[in-house]
Amino acid sequence: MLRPQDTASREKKRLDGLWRFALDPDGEGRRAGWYRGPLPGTQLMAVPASFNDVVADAAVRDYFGDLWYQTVVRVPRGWAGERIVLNFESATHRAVVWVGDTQVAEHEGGYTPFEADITDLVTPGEEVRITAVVNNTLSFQSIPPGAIEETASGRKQRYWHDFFNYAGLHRSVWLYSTPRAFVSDITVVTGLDGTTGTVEYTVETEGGSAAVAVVLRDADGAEVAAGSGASGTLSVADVHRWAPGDGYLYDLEVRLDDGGATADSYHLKVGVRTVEVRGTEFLINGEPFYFKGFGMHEDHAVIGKAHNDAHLVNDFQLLDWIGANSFRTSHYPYSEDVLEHADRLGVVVIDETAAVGLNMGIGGGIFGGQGYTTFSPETANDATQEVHAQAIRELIARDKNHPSVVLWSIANEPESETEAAENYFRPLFDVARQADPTRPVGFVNVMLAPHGKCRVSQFGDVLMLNRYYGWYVNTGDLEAAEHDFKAELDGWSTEGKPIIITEYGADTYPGQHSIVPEPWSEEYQIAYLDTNHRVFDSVEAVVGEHVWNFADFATTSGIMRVGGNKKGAFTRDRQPKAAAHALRRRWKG
Ligand code: BDP
Repeated sequence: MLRPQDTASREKKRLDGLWRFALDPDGEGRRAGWYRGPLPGTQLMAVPASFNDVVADAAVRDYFGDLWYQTVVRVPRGWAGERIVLNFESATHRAVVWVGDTQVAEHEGGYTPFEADITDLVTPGEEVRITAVVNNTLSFQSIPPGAIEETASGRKQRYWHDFFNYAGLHRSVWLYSTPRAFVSDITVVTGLDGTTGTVEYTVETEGGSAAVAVVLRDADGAEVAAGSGASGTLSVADVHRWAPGDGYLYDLEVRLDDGGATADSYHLKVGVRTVEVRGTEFLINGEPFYFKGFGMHEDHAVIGKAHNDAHLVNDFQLLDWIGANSFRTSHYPYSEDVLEHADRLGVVVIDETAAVGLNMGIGGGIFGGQGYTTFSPETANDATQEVHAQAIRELIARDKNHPSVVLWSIANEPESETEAAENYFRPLFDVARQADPTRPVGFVNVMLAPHGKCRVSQFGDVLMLNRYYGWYVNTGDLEAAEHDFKAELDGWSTEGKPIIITEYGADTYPGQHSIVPEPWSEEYQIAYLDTNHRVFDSVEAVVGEHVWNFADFATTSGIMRVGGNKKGAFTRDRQPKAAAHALRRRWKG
């Protein structure tokens, strides 16, 4: 699926703003057909936004079930004769959509786009009612998983990931037009041969037999290569590579030519670069790359997980300020705007699915058994695995052309020490590799499955480890932490694969100070990071360090969380803790 675009042949109209909104705890709306008319009540909701913190009511914040969104929009009158599409960048965690009285789309998974051709249901120049019922309930058959439990105060949603279950319409909704014959997908794979770059392209089309022509232009708009046919390879002499810190992008225009007139035109940004794992090295353009940065979250006050351009630009400014060259989209696919910005700025991305919390041995860093077996016919089962496979396919389908993305992470901290885990994950690595044979694939290993015990790491090209020596274990004892962490990494090093430390961090209450390095103080966070860095610097196979987390973020309430998770280098409102300055000294040198 291609993002909506304005081109010589296409137009897009953003449907963001205030939508009608109604909670529907009893599921009455589907029975009564609420989409047939105005939603009941007068509540309005901002789109894009997580609904949870917008309304000043605990019952709304923690609500789970059906939530209805509705808007009335006028279809641009100039679109007569065009194909008209309704596109949702995401609906968390699933949705059904109607245009007028007709159901047009149904989608599972909260962080990838879906769309519907609604040409036959609308009339250019006239208004149309769009209704979506979004559902945010988590079950063992959703990614991420959850369960509903009966308590003395009623049914409660439980889940095992350590961030708040923000939901709703987090990203833009679009109407867009294309010609009847249109480009439906493009895949590019880039290569390097000395100073020459190659761009292998495949174009899919629908709605006609128009011929495909492609033109590649440099950042100044000068044509550097051209081709025709639905697939081919373009060569670029003296190529300007996309590289970390240098987000140079070419523009690939794909045109459908229909007897002289342009039937369709689509522009794809292309960064020419290679990615390769060789021994314990992670190579970008054939050169060893060391990941410096963070696991992040889409998380802000009031808007929750909504995409916002000002926050986007600001977060990347802070990444640059601190000297980060990369981040992981922990723990779900981020807005595609984030990836486009990373492409532009030359920031390297580890792209992750929403498979987080598939581990009943932990509760998102809050240790303690959860009273379930992770993999069983009643819990995470074959149906879950298929939903997970689909999440991997959709992530890769959306993000395959982003040069910033160098590695797929198919899950965060799942159970991985059991035979059931091995059986569950083996085919999922195949799914990822089939969808993208060009990038390495991995998953993020949890501390409970250390070297020698983990049965899933064997399938990954890279070892991604989350470790909390000096925090959840060896709490306050950094000397022991250093010793134990080094011993574990020496074990992993024997695997002959690159190791990225995808999480290490210490909760830190801003303004908490201590002469002696005491957990929760700003001084301890610095001492903790220094200790970890000494370990990384002594292990050759370590090719990256991603501090947990970029910024403090919202979680469910619990005795381990003080107004959320406080492991940020920045506070939730993006002020630096002392550790941010320390990281800047290390990363900027
Ligand atoms: C890890 C999780 C992450 C948590 C973190 C923590 O991957 O989502 O937020 O620990 O406990 O288990 O801070």
